[in-house]
Amino acid sequence: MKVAVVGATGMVGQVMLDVLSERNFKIDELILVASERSVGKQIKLQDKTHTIKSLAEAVEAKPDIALFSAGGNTSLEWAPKFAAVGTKVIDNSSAWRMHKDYKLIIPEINAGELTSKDFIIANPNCSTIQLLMVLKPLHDKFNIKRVVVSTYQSITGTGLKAVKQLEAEAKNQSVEMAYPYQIHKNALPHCDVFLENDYTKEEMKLTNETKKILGDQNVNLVATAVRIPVVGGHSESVNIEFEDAFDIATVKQILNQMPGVTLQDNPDVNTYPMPIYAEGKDDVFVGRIRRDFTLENGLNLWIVADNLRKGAATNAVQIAEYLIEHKLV
Ligand code: A2P
Ligand code: 11C
Repeated sequence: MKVAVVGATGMVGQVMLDVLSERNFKIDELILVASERSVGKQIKLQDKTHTIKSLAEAVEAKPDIALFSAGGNTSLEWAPKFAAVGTKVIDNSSAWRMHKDYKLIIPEINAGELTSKDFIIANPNCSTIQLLMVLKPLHDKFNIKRVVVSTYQSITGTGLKAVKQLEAEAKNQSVEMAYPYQIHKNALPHCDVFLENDYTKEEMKLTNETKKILGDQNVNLVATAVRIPVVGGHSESVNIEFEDAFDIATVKQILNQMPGVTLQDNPDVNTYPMPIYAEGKDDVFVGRIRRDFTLENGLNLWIVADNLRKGAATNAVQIAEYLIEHKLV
């Protein structure tokens, strides 16, 4: 298997390399790609040294699979060029997610939709992935009518520049700003850009991607996305209204049985999900499961996951594994 990682020097790209290695993904030739600034630089992985290649060189090498995490513009321009030489592109940007001709995949939920004809496959947004890992099995059983979600998002979702901003601000040093305001000791109700309807793009990704992945336009979801000075993962406070009656024991049982979801819920001993526990892990953690006493069929819960892992790199590698396992590549 010839595999290209596009954006190999970035935050998600680096985690993709870790995840490929941890999961013993069988690679005969690994092609690392980054911007022109990095071409020719060397990266050591295990005992092998790799030279960073350009996108054009990587297309020429016709990889079987290309994992993309180099921003939307790079994906828009280059994913079709890889697809044209027969490469299966798994794209972590928002470029193709809502395009009707491309599939938006969380392997535990809808990998069954994939066929050998899919050459560009979209990885959902990080905050959508962790949310849907919990919503999907509950929707199957109790029919979700409406969801209200507030996110508390790690600065790692913005990239290296944001991590540097927080580190510098914590030491009172000057730095190039990734955000319009200080993030240290702050909370910004602003993830990604503002849209015409006054929601942010991050908030609308949650609304729109949820409908597409569930294949159900009737699920109403409204979000407020907030950036906080945390590095381990994204947290989400989620309020769900179901069509059907439910009981808490069944909710916990369903979530316990969902592959990739771990229940952390014992208020008696202060057990609940937190980014410091989720960091570096592939699972999605859920807790604070309790009835919303203001609604007939309402539920509250709290979800945390490492946004660079299941929210990005791990989900992309799982899609690649699915393609190989099902002989779609
Ligand atoms: P480089 O390190 O050369 O800038 P992050 O989101 O963490 O900042 O990472 C972005 C990743 O995407 C990096 O690996 C970066 O490479 C890569 N990248 C950015 N722009 C391009 C481009 N135009 N072509 C290829 N790779 C790009
Ligand atoms: C964040 N969700 O934390 C973003 C990062 O659409 O893939 C990923 C942006 C995207 O701000």
